[in-house]
Amino acid sequence: MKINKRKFIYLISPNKITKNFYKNLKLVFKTGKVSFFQLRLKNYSLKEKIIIGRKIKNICRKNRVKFLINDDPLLALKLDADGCHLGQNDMDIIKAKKILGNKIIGITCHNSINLAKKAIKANANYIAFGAFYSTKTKKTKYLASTNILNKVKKFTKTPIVAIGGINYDNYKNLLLKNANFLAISSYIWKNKKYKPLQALERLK
Ligand code: TZP
Ligand code: MG
Repeated sequence: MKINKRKFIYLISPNKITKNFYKNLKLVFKTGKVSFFQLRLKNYSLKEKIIIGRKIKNICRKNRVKFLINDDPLLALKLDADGCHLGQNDMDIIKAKKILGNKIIGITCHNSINLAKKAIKANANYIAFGAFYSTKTKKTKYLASTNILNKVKKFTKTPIVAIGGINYDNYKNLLLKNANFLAISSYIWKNKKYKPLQALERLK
C-alpha cells in the first residue's frame, strides 16, 4: 500500500450521522489529507448502515478516499467498499479474505507485538494500535504506548495506524514515532472549538 505523507488521516465516522455530516465530509475530503474513511456505526441497523454507506461510498469515490467498513466483511462486500477493519473479536482474517478477495483488511492489534506478527503473517494490509490517549468515543480496554510503533517498524513495512484520543496536541508525536496513518474521530466531529474542516486543516 502506497503511503503519501501528506495524506496521513484515517478518518473514522462520528458515532451519529447528522444532517450536516455529508456536507462536512465533502469539505474535509477536499483538503486532500484523508486516505481512508471508516464507517463505524455501533447503534444503527443493517438497513440504515446500507443507506448511509451508499451515500458515503459515492463521496469517497469522488474524492479518491478509500472507504472501509468497521467490523463486518459482509457489509463491506454488499456495499462494494474498498475494505474492512477487523477487531480481535470480529471475523477471522482468513475467513474475511475469502469474502473480500483483494480488498483492504486492517487488523486491530491493541498494544501487542504478537498480535501484530500474527496479522502480518495473515497478510493484513495495515495493522492498528491503540488507544494511545484517553477517548470518549469507545470504552477502551487497552492502552498503547508509542514504543510499540518503533519496535514494529523495525520488522515490517506493513502500514501502521494509530488510534485513540488523537488531537492537535498529540498528533505530531505519533507521526514522529512511526505511525503512517492517524485514525481520528472525535477531534474532527466533536470538536468544541473548531468545525470539522478547520480542525482537520490544523493537522499539517
Ligand atoms: N478505538 C479506540 S478509540 C476509537 C477506536 C476505534 C475511535 C476513535 O477515537 P477518537 O478518540 O474519537 O479519535
Ligand atoms: Mg470491531
